[in-house]
Amino acid sequence: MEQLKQRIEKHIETIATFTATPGNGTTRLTYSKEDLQARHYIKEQMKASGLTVKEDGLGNIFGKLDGALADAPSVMVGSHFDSVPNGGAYDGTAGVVAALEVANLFYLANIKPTYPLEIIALVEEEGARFGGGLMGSRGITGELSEAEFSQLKDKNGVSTKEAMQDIGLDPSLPKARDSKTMKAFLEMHIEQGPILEEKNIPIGVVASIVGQAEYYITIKGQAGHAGTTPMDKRSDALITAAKIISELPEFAIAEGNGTVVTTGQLNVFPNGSNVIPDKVVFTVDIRSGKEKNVQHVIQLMKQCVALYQGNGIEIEVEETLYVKPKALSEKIQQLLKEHSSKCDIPYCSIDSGAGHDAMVFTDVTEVGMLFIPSKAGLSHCPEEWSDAADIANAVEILYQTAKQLTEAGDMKEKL
Ligand code: HGY
Ligand code: MN
Ligand code: MN
Repeated sequence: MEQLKQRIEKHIETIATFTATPGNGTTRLTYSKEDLQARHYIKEQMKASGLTVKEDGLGNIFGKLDGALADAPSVMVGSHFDSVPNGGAYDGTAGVVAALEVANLFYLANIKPTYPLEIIALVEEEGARFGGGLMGSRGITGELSEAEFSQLKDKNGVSTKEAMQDIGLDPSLPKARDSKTMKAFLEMHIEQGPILEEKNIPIGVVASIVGQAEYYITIKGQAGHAGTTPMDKRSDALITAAKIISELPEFAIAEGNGTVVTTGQLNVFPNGSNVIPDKVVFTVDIRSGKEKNVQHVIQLMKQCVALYQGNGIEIEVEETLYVKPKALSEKIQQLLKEHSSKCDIPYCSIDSGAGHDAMVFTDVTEVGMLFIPSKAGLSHCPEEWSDAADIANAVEILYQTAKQLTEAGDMKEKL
């Protein structure tokens, strides 16, 4: 276990150096130089564990250990390797590292599985460059169409395809894959909240993941001179945005049931200190464990926006992501619990307030997810930290579960 812990620490420390903001957290945007550095490292680790490595038309990385059964569906283990701006070194990365180490345990034990094992490193889960999020997994399941993918651009107007080609990736490669090629998807992730640490429990077996809706709201007004434009002659895009943004939290509080609303991005144009803003674009992130709560807050947001239309103000609302709340596979949850017990690792059941690629894969295959504790519950910030010993625990459980799922025997017997 100590050697595994040291390997994990080395992976995390190395991948953490692939950041555009050294000394100020992890910023690893999809198809960036930092993505390319992480990509090389991940592929090298996959090859060192005897995996056959390929990338798809989105830049997702797959490391495959063939199974004895030809054309059998794969047991997939993985997470994402992009980050939020100035994020932490563990969000997504810890899950990719855990998956790499599961493959290494298969390699060291010289396991010849019946069903293939696939280690997956996914792109653009955060949506920090191209908006929305869960891009890599939605591309694999076909939820994100080729046309939608091609239309995505970053804030500088660079398209996904151009950005891929800039780092030597081939967007013409296949993206969506047949669900028949997937037997199960397992993901380990940091909890990004305080529960496991407060309970002093090292493993959370995830039962459900909240529903999530993401919007870009664009407010157009009239630019003007800050000094010569009377207050009653303004169509100020920023003031309108500020009024709408200030009303949103109340909708979530009134909704209850753990419903949350966040505006994380706000861009002001032309962004001059003596210019009345004529355009503002901001994001709205709405989540809740029940779809009716998400839907109701969306309705209230749209009603609020409608009140501010007119008097020189035009408002556009663009939905960039909508994922229903998801329950994870009961059968895989049971397997994860059994193997946690056999490994003598305490666990509890837990619901996820964060979104994850796992929620996308529930549409096409059996999905299981493990959480490990986050120090002080912090995430999406440079202070994010988890213990490599906890990651090692999760590796042991994932390894045993993946071994069982890749063994001979009908799917039904195993799940
Ligand atoms: O926003 C989320 O929940 C995830 O980190 N993408
Ligand atoms: Mn995240
Ligand atoms: Mn994540």
